[in-house]
Amino acid sequence: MKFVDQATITVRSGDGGPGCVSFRREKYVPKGGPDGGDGGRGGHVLLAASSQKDTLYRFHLNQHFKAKKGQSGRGKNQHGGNGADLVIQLPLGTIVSDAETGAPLVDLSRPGMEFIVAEGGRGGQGNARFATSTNRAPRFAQPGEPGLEIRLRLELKLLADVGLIGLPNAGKSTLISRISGARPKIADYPFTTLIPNLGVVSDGGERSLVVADIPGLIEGASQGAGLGHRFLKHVQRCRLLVHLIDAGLIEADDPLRDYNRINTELAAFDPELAARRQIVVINKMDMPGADEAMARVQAALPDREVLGVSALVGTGLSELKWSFFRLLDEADEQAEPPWET
Ligand SMILES: Nc1nc2c(ncn2[C@@H]2O[C@H](COP(=O)(O)OP(=O)(O)OP(=O)(O)O)[C@@H](O)[C@H]2O)c(=O)[nH]1
Ligand SMILES: [Mg+2]
Repeated sequence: MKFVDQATITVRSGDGGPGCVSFRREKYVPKGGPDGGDGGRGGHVLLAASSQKDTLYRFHLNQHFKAKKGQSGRGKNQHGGNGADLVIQLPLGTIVSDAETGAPLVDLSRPGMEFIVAEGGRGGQGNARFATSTNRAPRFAQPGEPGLEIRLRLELKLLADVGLIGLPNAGKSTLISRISGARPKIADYPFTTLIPNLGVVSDGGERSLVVADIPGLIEGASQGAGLGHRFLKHVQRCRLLVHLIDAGLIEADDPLRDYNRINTELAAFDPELAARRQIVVINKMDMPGADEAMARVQAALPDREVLGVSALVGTGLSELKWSFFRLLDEADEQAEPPWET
């Protein structure tokens, strides 16, 4: 299925059912009082966060969603049934806003989360409700309240703990395929990955974390050149960024050239992203000259953690996994509010 991360849809909650006009008819009671029941409520439209869904593709095909209307009230003071609610399953991480005003409505960031985005119209009151001392036989009832129609903008921003960033061909997909169950396409040409992939990395015990492999970034990505910009938003919610660099492309006289290019892209897209916790990982350490290249990067970045791995051969990968867990723990600790004194 195609990966689609934005869509606009129209939803409409159900109309309330009309109230009923009815009078009691009983044998030997010539003029029975009013007994028209209320109409039922229209169905709500609910949005639900589902971890089973990972694209908004189907919302490109189908853009209109309508909940059922409430049933009419009936005689003998019988209420009409409520209209069935409509539950729309959206991928976890979908942010929903009002398409007309841009007002944010909900961020479906927890699995199973549900949100009523359009309440069903109330049912109309039946004529039994309108009987008064001066009008004992009201011949009218309320119509149901109409349902609510709203245009919604859906934007999927993947929820991952760790985001892999780097130039095309750096080995991001190879890495995720080695440390998780994700199986993206891998090839020796740039821009092999066209859509983000998520992989679950386990510590072998009970803990796990989610890693996102996004298409490679190139210079100008944040301005819309190439593919990368469309996907930068998918690392916005990662707590840790892994900056992957191909050891073979580290230049002797300017070891940080590519590293700086990528960080400039991040900053242009979202300054907060550039300040996000980041580890530098030199990949392809199996290639000749890689040790020297890595030493140059480490020397140029004395304050940063620099790790060397070979995603292909598998060296350094368990250390890398451990640093993911350790750095996420540290990030969590720092996110705790300080104790009040
Ligand atoms: N020698 C060596 N080659 C590697 C290593 N990791 C990846 N490669 C090769 O590098 C090429 C690119 O790997 P990918 O994993 O597709 O790179 P990517 O970063 O996902 O690239 P895009 O999706 O195009 O952005 C492939 O030919 C891989 O086999 C490594 O550790 N050592
Ligand atoms: Mg790839």
